[in-house]
Amino acid sequence: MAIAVAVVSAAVTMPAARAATPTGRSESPTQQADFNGDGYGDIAAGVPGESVGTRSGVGQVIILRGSASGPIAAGSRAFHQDSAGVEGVAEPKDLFGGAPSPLDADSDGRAELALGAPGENTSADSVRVLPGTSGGIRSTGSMTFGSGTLGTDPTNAQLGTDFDH
Ligand SMILES: [Ca+2]
Ligand SMILES: [Ca+2]
Ligand SMILES: [Ca+2]
Repeated sequence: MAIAVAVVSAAVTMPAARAATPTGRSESPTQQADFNGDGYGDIAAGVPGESVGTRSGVGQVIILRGSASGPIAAGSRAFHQDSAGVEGVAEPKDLFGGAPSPLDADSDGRAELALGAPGENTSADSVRVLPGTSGGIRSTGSMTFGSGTLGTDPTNAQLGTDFDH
């Protein structure tokens, strides 16, 4: 299964290389961010084909913390549509987390994470934003922007699937 990885570093901006997926969609570019504001870059790995329980293709995003010795698994967290605070329900073929895109939207030194679930609601989907906190990315307090809010045509829009920077 293709894994979309946004490698984030506090010091280095990687080229915005894009890789084609089996579905032809582009994956998230590699870029910098710090989700918990500790000065070390953190990693968001989208796993859109991941099963949750018996539901296949639900998808999730995994957050790895950066440290003085590099990325570490300790304290890693995974989020999907059944995570507390995330709008919607984890369903087969949601493909949640397909293009994790970090951005410090409120300039507090902790990056938020925008992502989509391109299979959600017959591929209409929405943009979801998970807040960055001193404890890293959290699902509580997440925001969702759909076609009704943004005034876009929902038909197969896959809103939140791709982000340009
Ligand atoms: Ca960090
Ligand atoms: Ca869903
Ligand atoms: Ca922020």
